Amino acid sequence: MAVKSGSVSGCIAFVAAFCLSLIRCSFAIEHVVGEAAGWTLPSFGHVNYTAWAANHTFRVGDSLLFNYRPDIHNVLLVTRSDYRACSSPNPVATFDNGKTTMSLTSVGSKYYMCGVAGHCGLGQKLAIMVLPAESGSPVPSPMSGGPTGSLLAPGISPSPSKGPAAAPSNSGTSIGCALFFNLMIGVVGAILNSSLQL
Ligand SMILES: [Cu+2]
Repeated sequence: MAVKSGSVSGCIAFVAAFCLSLIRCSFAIEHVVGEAAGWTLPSFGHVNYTAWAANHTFRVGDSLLFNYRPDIHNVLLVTRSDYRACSSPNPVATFDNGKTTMSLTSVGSKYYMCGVAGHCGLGQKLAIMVLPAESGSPVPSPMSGGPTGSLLAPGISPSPSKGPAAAPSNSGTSIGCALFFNLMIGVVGAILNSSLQL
């Protein structure tokens, strides 16, 4: 009788710890930009990247996947002012292999556009707000409910894209998760041990 209730409580503790670990260490998400339409001209793919972004929550540790025809499109990581102007004389980074994964390593606004002439002006541009990795952080998202046109409202946020923007928070989060998992396993083991000895 005592053994049985001990195992049951052990089981409950295990399930509770497992659920807690899922909440604490939510797994990184790969966001496929434009879903099936991919990264293309909005009129061609019937996709609106502003609406797409508004329907997703981006967190540090997640990534973006741009799928596109490299002979027609590319992906530029640009500053906010370049994004707004659809002008990219000096993109932060350029990608053109047709399948670009963009790791989101820091909090803040990120801006992307196609560098092929005219495409950005036709709406092939994407702005997202990256939130901290930990869930439950009360960071407001200025991107939600934004205009659907080609211009963002002025003064949405200070430009975050200049400067080295060190990203130790990412590895810090991973280490925190690993420690938490180890701790969880230890606790569950102790509970199971004691329940077996009852
Ligand atoms: Cu393009």
